Amino acid sequence: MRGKIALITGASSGIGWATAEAFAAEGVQLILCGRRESRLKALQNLLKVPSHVLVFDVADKKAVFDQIHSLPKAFSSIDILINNAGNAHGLSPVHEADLRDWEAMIDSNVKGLMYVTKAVLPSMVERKSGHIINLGSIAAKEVYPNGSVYCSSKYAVDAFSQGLRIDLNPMGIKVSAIHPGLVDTEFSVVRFKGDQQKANRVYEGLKPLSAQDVADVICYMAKAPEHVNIADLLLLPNAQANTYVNHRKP
Ligand code: 8X3
Repeated sequence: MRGKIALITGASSGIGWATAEAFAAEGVQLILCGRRESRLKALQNLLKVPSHVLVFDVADKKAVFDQIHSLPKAFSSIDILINNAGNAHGLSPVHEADLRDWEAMIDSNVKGLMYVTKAVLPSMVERKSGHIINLGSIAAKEVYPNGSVYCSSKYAVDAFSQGLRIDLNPMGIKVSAIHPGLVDTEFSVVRFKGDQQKANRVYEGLKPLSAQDVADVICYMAKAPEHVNIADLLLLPNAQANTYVNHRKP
């Protein structure tokens, strides 16, 4: 992977940050994207590979295209796209949920991921080469109570990944999706709007995946030989059987 260029969305924390670190260890040059410039700059300062910071919200269509089109020549031929940005907002039944939460999830998890893909794709298509790795979720495979719109957004990521894989097949561009289960990141704190106690309860009594665990697997997917595509991967902590069955120690 040495010398390749990867663009990572949501690089300012969690899985995105850890993936940047894992790729940098492999000599991959990085385009670090996110909303929090100071965190992206802090990450840039840690990494010992050439990197470029782009500050934008994936939900802002104009910003996505403007920023990606503004890349300097040295970073414009993206080999690997990690569509990681996304979040859960709220955990409520449909009849009680806040429409603003739904819109935030659809705007970033679905539309944002599609905008970034559309902005990056022309140069991959021109070169007939590239690898897109989308962050789905176990929520792309199973729907759980109070998660109807978050799950819908991740089912959309799954469908979009399958569709992309079909459309890009003649060009030899790889499309993969990874679907993590319980990962200990800012995810639950954001879902519960800053309620750390509620967030902690999600991971109580079990060892969840860490962001690094997920990043290691993303790295493995990106390193697979050219003819091998790990197309669809469900990644769970050992304590999690599925969305409903978790082995928690008292
Ligand atoms: C995150 C996993 O189970 O909290 O996408 O929805 S879950």
